[in-house]
Amino acid sequence: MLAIVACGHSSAGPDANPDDLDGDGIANAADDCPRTPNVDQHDEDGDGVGDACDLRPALSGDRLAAFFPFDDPARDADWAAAGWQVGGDTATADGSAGWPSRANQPFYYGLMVEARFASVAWLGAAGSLSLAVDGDAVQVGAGCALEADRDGDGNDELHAWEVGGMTATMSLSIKVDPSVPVDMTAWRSIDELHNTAKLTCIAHVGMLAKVMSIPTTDFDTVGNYAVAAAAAHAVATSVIVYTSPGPPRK
Ligand SMILES: [Ca+2]
Ligand SMILES: [Ca+2]
Ligand SMILES: [Ca+2]
Ligand SMILES: [Ca+2]
Repeated sequence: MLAIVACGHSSAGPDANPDDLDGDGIANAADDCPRTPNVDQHDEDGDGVGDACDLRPALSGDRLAAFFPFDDPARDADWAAAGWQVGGDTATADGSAGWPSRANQPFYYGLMVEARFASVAWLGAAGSLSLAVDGDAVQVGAGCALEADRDGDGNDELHAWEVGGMTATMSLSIKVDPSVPVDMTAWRSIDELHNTAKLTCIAHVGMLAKVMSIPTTDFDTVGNYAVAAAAAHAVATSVIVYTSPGPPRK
């Protein structure tokens, strides 16, 4: 679990060189882990995803499904259309923004979406920052969200839910601070062999890490995803999406 979380962290600053976001000397387009420094590019199972970020490093079939370093506003027009301001190697929400992808991954049972933010600030009591998998997490699918203090204890929350299914909330034990970077991961996996499915939500706020999972009832593999903000100022520096034909084994 920790190894996978570490997958999203790089030693380079977000704007140091957007063409080589992790600063390992290998350009994003050629890098088998574009957000994880891995000079050796080793790929033990030969599936095109480097060991350093492979959900199942000894099992083939994993894919880097999408990667957005926000270095090309023309290519990221979908984000702009959904309310994100793309420019300066970032996608920024100021108030509300959403982005349901059109990129379905129908043959994959594992779907992991990770978004990294240089800054998150709530603009109101209903502030939230959400990742959705297998839909928009409003009509269908499941979601993970950072939410402004909902229970009035002074700390913000991590919230996991499946539309029509289970919901769970965990205190972050801190408040989001605009000067502190935030990483959010939503990771849906379906294990057909054992007839189980779950959603795992991971939040990193500075050095703090919180992880929670809920079982899901959905066994459909719609495979699209979304990144949405409400009543929030959020500056995204990258979004990365991995798919896997089965549950992670790491
Ligand atoms: Ca690189
Ligand atoms: Ca790399
Ligand atoms: Ca691999
Ligand atoms: Ca693999």
